[in-house]
Amino acid sequence: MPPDRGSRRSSLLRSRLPQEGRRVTSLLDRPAPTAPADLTLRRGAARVLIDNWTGVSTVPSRTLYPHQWSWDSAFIAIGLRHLSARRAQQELESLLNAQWADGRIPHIVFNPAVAHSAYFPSPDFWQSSHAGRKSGAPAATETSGIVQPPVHALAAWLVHLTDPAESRRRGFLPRVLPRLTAWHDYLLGRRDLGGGGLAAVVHPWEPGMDNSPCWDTALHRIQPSAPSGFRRADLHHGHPADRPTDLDYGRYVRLAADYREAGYDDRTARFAFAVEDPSFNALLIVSEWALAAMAQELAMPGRRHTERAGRLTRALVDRLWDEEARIFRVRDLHDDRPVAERSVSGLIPLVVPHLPDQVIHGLRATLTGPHFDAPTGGLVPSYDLTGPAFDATRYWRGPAWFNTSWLIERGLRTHGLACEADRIRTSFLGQAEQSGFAEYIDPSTGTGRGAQNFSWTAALTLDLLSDRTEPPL
Ligand code: 2M8
Repeated sequence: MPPDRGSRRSSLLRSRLPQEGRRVTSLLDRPAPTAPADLTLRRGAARVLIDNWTGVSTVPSRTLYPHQWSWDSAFIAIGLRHLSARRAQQELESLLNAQWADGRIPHIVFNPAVAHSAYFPSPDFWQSSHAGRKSGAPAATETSGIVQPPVHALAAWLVHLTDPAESRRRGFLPRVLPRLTAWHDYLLGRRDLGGGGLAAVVHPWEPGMDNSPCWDTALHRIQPSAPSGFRRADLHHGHPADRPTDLDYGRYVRLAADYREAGYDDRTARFAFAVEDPSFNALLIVSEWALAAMAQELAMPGRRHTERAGRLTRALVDRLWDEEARIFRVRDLHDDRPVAERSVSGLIPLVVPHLPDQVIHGLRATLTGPHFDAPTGGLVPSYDLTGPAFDATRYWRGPAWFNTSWLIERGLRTHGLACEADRIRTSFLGQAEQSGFAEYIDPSTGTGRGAQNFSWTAALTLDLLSDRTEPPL
């Protein structure tokens, strides 16, 4: 990054948020109790987050993703808390301000200052304030109508723990706890489409792993919208070989348009795509534990959350665990069958506390075996290295991502598997630095792909560099 661009952004930031801007930028100069190499990496990561801050939230990337994304903001807050607990709170609360009255947190909150042509699908496609009115979409903010994985309560709890005094002073937990509870109520009330106690996702963008081979069979049933009916903006910034295909987009558009036509109303919509995703539900469980911890901190009853976490964990294992393959499977609700593909989503449940021992040992074996142990080291590929659909560069069909690796690192530590966790941490930090905080990397060569200066890569770098001594959930 040219130095003048960075300093211009810093001064912009100072002019928008005088006190806060000074506080965050000054952290770049604050000596941290780490080795010099770590200090350089820390400064680089902080710089990315400062540059990607818009004044109210952080964009995932200045080029590819110029709005606020739901699970990105949760990961970003987890890193931002090491620079400014207050800004991390703001990141989460700006997202929660766009929550719908039915409890859903939309997957994108649009920045009205950004041209519609900068990202597709833009607000004029989703039409949330109009089409989503019946479902409680906000009138004054444009959002998408679908959701993303519920990492938010975990993020909010970690933000609180970083600076409990600041959190209490600003009344952070009392403000966010009811909203996060409503969010989980939405997922378990409206989205238990399979009736087995897990939340379903109804669009491949919802689990956050857009073109994972896990959705291929389900997507084949969808009649794609014609490419002439929409104009993709991602190909202006991303290489076509790194991105989903036009056919994928045709199906994404069809599913989103059908949901919009149904007023985004889960009670009446007919979902042509509905699956139970292990990672999505695992994050819901961890976030339920986080809600229980928040309730305890506020001296409120938390039993509802611990009971729900327990029920969800049993449902996750009963419905999605494959003992023979030693991985969690996606369940396709169309035929109520497990999907054959192995993906990183099936390993992320390691992050769930209190798993049966045989599940932990099975996941560890799969993680370190031929399906996921990449030649380049510890970052975990998004899809089975030996699978028929493996593609080392195409988005969620093989590349290794930093957020999913961070979750698995956290899961390994949760279950006392420190050696495996250390291996991922070392690889994560090395590849974040060498790739310029890339969006993802090719697991066969270690080359960075997708966007650079990607926010959650930088944020989670800061987290792995920090002294993580929070009590377990
Ligand atoms: C990617 O998804 C968006 C659609 O939501 C896109 O491709 O345009 C995914 O990697 C998703 O997980 C991520 O949250 C988003 C923004 O980083 O980009």
